[in-house]
Amino acid sequence: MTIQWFPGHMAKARREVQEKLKLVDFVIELVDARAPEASQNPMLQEILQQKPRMQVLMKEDLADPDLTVRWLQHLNKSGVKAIAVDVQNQQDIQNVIKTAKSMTAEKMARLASKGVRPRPGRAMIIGIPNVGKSTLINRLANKKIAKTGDRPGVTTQQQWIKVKKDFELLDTPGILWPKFEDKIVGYQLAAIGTIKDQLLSIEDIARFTLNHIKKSYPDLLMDRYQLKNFDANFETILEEIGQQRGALAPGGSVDLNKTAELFIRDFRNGKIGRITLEQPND
Ligand SMILES: Nc1nc2c(ncn2[C@@H]2O[C@H](COP(=O)(O)OP(=O)(O)OP(=O)(O)O)[C@@H](O)[C@H]2O)c(=O)[nH]1
Ligand SMILES: [Mg+2]
Repeated sequence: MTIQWFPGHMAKARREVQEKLKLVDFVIELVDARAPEASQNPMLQEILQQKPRMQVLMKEDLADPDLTVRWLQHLNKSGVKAIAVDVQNQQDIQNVIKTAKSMTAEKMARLASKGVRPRPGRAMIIGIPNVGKSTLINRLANKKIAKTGDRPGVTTQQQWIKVKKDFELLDTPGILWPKFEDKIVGYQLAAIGTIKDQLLSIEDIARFTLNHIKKSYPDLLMDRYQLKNFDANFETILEEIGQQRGALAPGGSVDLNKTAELFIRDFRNGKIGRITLEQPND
């Protein structure tokens, strides 16, 4: 399974990112803490060339805390400065600022030694759709930033957001589409809500997600749905959940499609618990 995004669209996004990249000292790449590797953009490394990158594992509040610790260790060991963030948590936001400031500390010290007056580092946020780019920008700006859509024919001025005195952030994020040949990665991205549900069947997404939770977080699944028959197959479990929640089709049988939607919604909203879909490969 290879999901084809519109090639023209992707090329344009990539060009835009490359243009903006010239303006910044470093990049803040957002990934999803529930699938930190799947939600990376594989093109980014190549696009970045030598630009320093810090990685933020967003939606930490929805991810398995133990696995988040392991992911951070794994990433930091491999040389990527990585932190985890729940956007509602003020301390996490402070940590973003502190880490961002450290990204240019060396460069500014070097400039200072040459007699150049240090300036705040400049950054842009990059990530796949729905990862939390706009939310984080608004939190860092401490206000809602007006959406500045690009109007053709008008040279738009780049807007910079001053984040305290510590660094400056481009007000528009760079969107990069995920690219994958791997089926599992496709399901992980669909489960966390990055890929439009129409690209994969909702029942298949639910099957993938439920099987993962059943294997790795059996207690969470039991606590949420009090299943009578935990060892049953996917269809039977989904049927039981549908029965319980009254997701019925006309005629009174369980509507499996509706149940699958409801189950995925539970997962995305953290109703089943804090769940991570992939482990670091150390
Ligand atoms: N639970 C949780 N939800 C978050 C967090 N950060 C963002 N979200 C939610 O994720 C959803 C997507 O956030 P956006 O900021 O719109 O994501 P985006 O990357 O700008 O998305 P696009 O503009 O579509 O590319 C929203 O419903 C946010 O409320 C977080 O740390 N925790
Ligand atoms: Mg956005």
